[in-house]
Amino acid sequence: MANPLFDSLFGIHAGKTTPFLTLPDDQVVTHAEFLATSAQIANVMAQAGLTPGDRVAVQVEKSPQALAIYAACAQSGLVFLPLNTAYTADELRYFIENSGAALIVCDGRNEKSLTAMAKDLGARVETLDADGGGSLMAKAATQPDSFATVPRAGDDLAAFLYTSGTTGRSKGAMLTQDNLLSNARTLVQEWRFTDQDVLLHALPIFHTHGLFVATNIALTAGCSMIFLPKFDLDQIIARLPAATTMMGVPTFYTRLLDDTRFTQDLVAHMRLFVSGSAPLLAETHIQFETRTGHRILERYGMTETNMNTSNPYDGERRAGTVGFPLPGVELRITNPEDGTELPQGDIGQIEIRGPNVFRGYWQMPEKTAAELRDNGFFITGDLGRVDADGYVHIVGRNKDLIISGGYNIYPKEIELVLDDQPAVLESAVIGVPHPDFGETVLGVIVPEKGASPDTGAMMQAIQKSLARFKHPRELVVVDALPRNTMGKVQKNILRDQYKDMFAS
Ligand code: MLC
Ligand code: AMP
Repeated sequence: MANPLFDSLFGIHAGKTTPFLTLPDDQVVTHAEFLATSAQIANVMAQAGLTPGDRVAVQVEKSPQALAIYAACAQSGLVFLPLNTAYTADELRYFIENSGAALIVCDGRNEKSLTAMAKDLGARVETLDADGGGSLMAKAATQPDSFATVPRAGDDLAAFLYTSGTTGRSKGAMLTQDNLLSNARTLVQEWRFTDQDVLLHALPIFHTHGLFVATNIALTAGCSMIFLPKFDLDQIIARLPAATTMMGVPTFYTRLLDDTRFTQDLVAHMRLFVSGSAPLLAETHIQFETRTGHRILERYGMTETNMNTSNPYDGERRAGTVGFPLPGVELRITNPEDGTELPQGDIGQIEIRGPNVFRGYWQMPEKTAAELRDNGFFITGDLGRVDADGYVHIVGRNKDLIISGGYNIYPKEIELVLDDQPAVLESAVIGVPHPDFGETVLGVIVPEKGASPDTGAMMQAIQKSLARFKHPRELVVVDALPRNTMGKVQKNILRDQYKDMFAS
């Protein structure tokens, strides 16, 4: 095929007048309409002089047009680089500079602040507002609704997704067409998606889960999506009767269970609920089954690898496990000290190899070499074991990472900001249990001798630099941090000390 990603996900739907997206106001976007819009956007990008391999950074609200930029990039051979709408201007600057994006598509609200930065960095700017307004669609409206697909190979880059790192510097994970396609095809089969499905889509489309897992599956299977801008409990409850499947992070399921309108009758017709991106408590799994009669299917993935394991569609979906390696994906458990493979049942670091594993981090050969072995195994940083029946259990993380409501937060990034504040000697940022987000962020501050830091001013400094979801829910001031004999901060002691801070 000339362009495997575009042809397999989008091109196959050419001319189809079947529904692709149903919007909150009940408006329906057909496959043909969606493709016409994406072709118009592709024409705008070609006219702007973008050429295959160029990066297109996109920070916009979820909308059909936002998704059409992904299709337009695939058709034009451009690298799609979606960005969390919560990122601040400081955070954006890094992504744009590091990726060398040729075009930035942003919300009209941010145009002013981004234009100066873009000029500085040699990028163009177009706007796309939540309602589809803005310069991008105004230009697109004047363009032809067809576009000659640019030939690409399966190992050409399709997307960059930035993922934070333990050093505080984000890394651009380079995903190829084959990475995305192989995973989508496997998941369609494993989870039995067909063109008769209706997927309730309330996840953001700037991360793997909402973009590649949900959308690529729907496109591969040819099914339609109820496309909600975000998770809104009332909307979900209103729309569930029209859906056959839903995907979400654990917070989706705990919020639904907290609502008395969420009953067995409401979801009796549903075929499948999928959870991932963060651990689903066994307790939630059991509560869900008791309430609805459905067992949530939990799977495990990462930005760098797409999906790695899944509980079975048929067969036992085991609470507290992430199931079996997907067909074509190899999983091994190794000793974190020397990388040797451990005997079955032992706890060690989870490594993954397969067609789903990314190409490496953009312009970071040392970081790539540290995490992606020469033999193709990727070191996930997750700790796990495989039980006697082959189910994979994730038991912890070998990386200093907090997952809040499905968003990854690297403590180092927040510690760097806190350490920079007046009167702060040092800080430690930890994740503690939270009834809604699973984990939430707590900042522990040690003041300089005799000083009393102004925690209010610190929160303001954080606000400017970091996205809202990374902000500590609380800052506590202590005399000293617990350290081991090597002088390393013992975050496990802090986590234990503050574990009940946000208990419900
Ligand atoms: C929003 N806020 C969060 C937050 N989401 N804070 C911490 N963690 C989060 N995840 C902020 C809001 O800005 C708001 O700030 C306050 O917290 C309360 O917001 P809310 O209205 O309760 O949140 P809501 O907008 O409903 O969002 C919660 C959520 C959302 C869980 C629905 O975060 C979400 O959709 N998460 C999904 C993330 C995801 O797609 N992850 C996949 C990554 S891919 P204020 O100022 O009002 O107090 C991946 C690989 C894989 O991990 O395996 O899938
Ligand atoms: P990200 O880098 O945002 O793609 O997040 C990937 C990380 O999310 C993984 O390395 C895991 O730590 C975590 N994760 C994803 N799915 C699950 C799951 N089902 N259970 C536990 N952790 C998960």
